[in-house]
This record gives sequence, C-alpha cells and structure tokens, in this order.
Amino acid sequence: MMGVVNVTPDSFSDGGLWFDPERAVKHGLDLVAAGADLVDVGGESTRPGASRVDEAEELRRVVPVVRELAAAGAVVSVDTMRAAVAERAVEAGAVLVNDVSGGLADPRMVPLVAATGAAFVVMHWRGHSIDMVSRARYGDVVGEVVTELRQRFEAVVGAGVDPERIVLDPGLGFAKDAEHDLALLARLDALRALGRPLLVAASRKRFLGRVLAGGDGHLPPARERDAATAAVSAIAAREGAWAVRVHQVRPTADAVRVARAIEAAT
Ligand code: PMM
Repeated sequence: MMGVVNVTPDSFSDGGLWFDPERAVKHGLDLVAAGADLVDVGGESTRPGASRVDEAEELRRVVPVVRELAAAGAVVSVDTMRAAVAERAVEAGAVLVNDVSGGLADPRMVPLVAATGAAFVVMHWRGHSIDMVSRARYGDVVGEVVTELRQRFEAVVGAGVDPERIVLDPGLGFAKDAEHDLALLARLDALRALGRPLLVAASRKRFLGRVLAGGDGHLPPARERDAATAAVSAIAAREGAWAVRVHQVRPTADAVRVARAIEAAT
C-alpha cells in the first residue's frame, strides 16, 4: 500500500489539508502507522484542468517533508514530473520516483533516474492536466494503453533505467473518462502481461463518483469514496497488483487482507 501525502492547496480530494509541512509529516507517519508500506509525497496537483506550479515552489513544498519522513524511517516516494525535484527528493531520502508523465514532461527525468538508481513509476500519460480531457479518445482503450505503456517502458529502459526497477501504472483518470477507467480495471491481466509490477491508483477518483452517483446524477464528494476505493483495492490485490495508491489506508488494508484470506483458501 502506497499512502498519499499531497502537500498542495488544490488537490482534488484533500487539497489544503496537508499543506503545512508539519501536518504533512504527521499525516505521512499516521499513514505508515495505519499500514502504508510507502508514502508518496507530492507538491503539484494533477487534477483535470490544473495548471503547473513553479519549480521553486514545488521544491519548497516537497523536500522538507520527504526529508522528515525518511528520517523517521518511512519508505518515501516522490510524486513529481520534474527532474530537479526528483533529484533533491532522492538526496533527501526518497527511494522511488513517481512521475505521472513517465518521463515525458521533463527530458532530464529519465537520465536522472538512471543515474540515481531509484525505482521509477512509469504511468500512462498523454499530456498535461490542463487539457488532458480532450485526449481521452480511444478505439480500444485497453489495447492502446498497453501499447503506449510498453513503448514508454522500452524508451525508458533504452535510456538507461534498470528494467527491474520499473513499476507500471495505467494512469486512471489521466486522459481517460469513467468508462475507460473501468475497462482498464476489468483487464488488469492485460497490463500485468507487460511483465512489470503494477501500481493501481484509483483512490477517490471521479470514475468512482460516477459509479456511486444517485439517480439525480449527483456525484458524492471525493472524501466519501473511500469504501469504493477499498473495493477496487480488493480487486487489484486479487488481480496481482504490486501496490495500490490510496488517500486513506485503513479501509484498503482491510480489503486487501480479506482478498488475501480468500486467496489462501482457494
Ligand atoms: N494520480 C494522482 C496523482 N499521482 N501517481 C500515479 N502513479 N498514478 C496516479 O494515478 C496518480 C498519481 C492524482 O491525484 P491525487 O494525488 O489527488 O490522487
């Protein structure tokens, strides 16, 4: 389980809650106490339509929190599209770079990851949040995401990153609408066939709101989607995902435990 610490004023589900560095560190340690194996620290919201924060501000948000959490013994990943932020975060103790652009947003990212030897999450990505909704066009979403992710994996390995250190992620909600997200979750086997560990990051996302919407079409707020998130976590565990990335750890910890118990009984 990867627990999320968004050191942002504007993330879609918890923007502002952990913007203060001390609160962010405490939240990260609470996630670890609740069972998170990894804490993912990010300083830039990637919600649809979001514009970018500047690099100095992202560094200011992320680096002290990474440093404190790593010093306290947490296993830390950094959620960033910028090589400079990844570099400083690794120096501060992060062991995994989680780049939602899979190295596409910053040409210095892949060489930096290769040089540091950090683990690398390569997510399926078609462009920045500001206009990604317009890129949610697919004939066969599973086939296209698998092909594009394989191409990205090969490019990253070709540029020197150890393939054994790469984790793949379908990028739920990134240039995808609810139907696309559900179709990908229904075919995690096709993504696993790429041969690398799989990260599933469904937590509180809009497609869950759509599934849960009442007859009036009203979507429950993001913070009321944790039970739905846990249901996805159980399915992801059952389908052999390497990790799930979640805002609230406890419901997912329980769901994964039940999935494992059922597996052990078969
Ligand atoms: N989604 C968000 C942020 N980071 N990282 C990965 N690897 N995969 C994702 O789908 C992903 C991510 C969306 O924002 P949030 O931090 O508010 O969940």
